This record gives sequence, structure tokens and C-alpha cells, in this order.
Amino acid sequence: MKLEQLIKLVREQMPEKRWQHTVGVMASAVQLADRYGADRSEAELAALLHDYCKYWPIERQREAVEAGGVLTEVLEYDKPLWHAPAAAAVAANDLRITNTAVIDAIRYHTTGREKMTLLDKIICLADYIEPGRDFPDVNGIRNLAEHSLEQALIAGFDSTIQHLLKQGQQIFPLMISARNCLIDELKGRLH
Ligand code: DGI
Ligand code: FE
Ligand code: FE
Repeated sequence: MKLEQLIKLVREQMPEKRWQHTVGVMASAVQLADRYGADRSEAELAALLHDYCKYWPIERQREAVEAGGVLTEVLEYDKPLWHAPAAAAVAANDLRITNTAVIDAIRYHTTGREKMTLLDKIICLADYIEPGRDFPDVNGIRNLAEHSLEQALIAGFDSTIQHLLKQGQQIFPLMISARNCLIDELKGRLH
């Protein structure tokens, strides 16, 4: 499918506000790809599709996660986590996206994972810092993003985890593992 057709399809899945968020994530992802040496068309495609299922009825999201068969553990956790593996499944199975790096970046954009790839990091971070985002820590994360993908992403996870702790909500274990792994990566670089 051509990019223009995909764009039209994505817009039809969500309200205007979420589409504007998607456009912001695409811009930030391309910028980060240029800064950190990733493929900008992969970054753009993953960003375009990352929230594809966000506004789908929750049972439809569940079906997509089950059809994908990967990261199905999210179904035991809070519903805001479901749209990421749902979108990965739909992108691969329905939209026929064959680039597995792009599919993985979509799947792990909310939670991260251990040993995140460059593209995983870019999409997850772009989602935190796109121009439309406005949460208390966002400017600090934007500043960190200018010199360290890992430090910025850790700060992003910290902010999500702190928010979840304050709300008394569960924390999906993979996000903790992702954060631990990024801290190890930074330590490794010092030796
Ligand atoms: O889809 P977006 O709003 O652009 O951003 P996202 O994909 O990062 O999803 C964010 C939502 O998921 C947000 O409401 C917080 C929630 N979330 C993220 N990590 C966790 C989580 N919720 C729980 N319960 N546990 C998590 O680890
Ligand atoms: Fe999302
Ligand atoms: Fe998003």
C-alpha cells in the first residue's frame, strides 16, 4: 500500500486530536532518526501506525492482540496497554507491513522491552516528546533527547512509573525490565 493510502486509513481510525498526535510523533521520530542514524522512512512508518487501534472498541483490541499472539500478557493488565500489540498485529496481518523492525517498534511503543533496538527507542521516545505533548516532565525529556536517547527514554519511563505509582495502578513488568536494561546500557558505555 502507498503511504498516501495508509495515511488516509490511519486518519479514519481516530479522532482529529489523535491524528494530530500521530503527525507529531512522525515529525519527532524522523528528527530523532536523523539525529541518531536510523532509517527515517522506517521511523515515519512505525510512527504513522503506532496508535492505529487506540480508539477501537476494547473487545476489538483484545481480538487483535490475540490474533497477533505476541505480548498477549498485556490482556492481564490495564487496557491502555492493549492498543500497542493490537496495532502491531493489524499492521502485519491486515496492512501487510513486512518490515519486522517496524512491527516490533509499534508493538513495544508503550512498554518498551529488554534490549530495545534503535527504532524501538526512537518510536517510544517520539511518543513522549512530540510537539503536542504537555505533561510536567516533558521539557526535561526533550532536552535529554538532544544528546542521549537512553537517558531521555529512562526519564520518560520514570515519569510514567511515577504517575502510575501516584494513581495506585499496576506497573507492567516489561517496562521495568526495559528501564533496567537501558540503565545497564548506559553503565556499559562508561567501562
Ligand atoms: O497511546 P499514547 O497515549 O500516545 O501513549 P502510550 O502508548 O505510551 O500509552 C499510554 C497509556 O498507557 C497511558 O495512559 C499510561 C498507560 N501505561 C503505560 N505504561 C503502563 C501503563 N499503564 C499501566 N497500567 N502500566 C504500565 O506499565
Ligand atoms: Fe500508544
Ligand atoms: Fe502515541
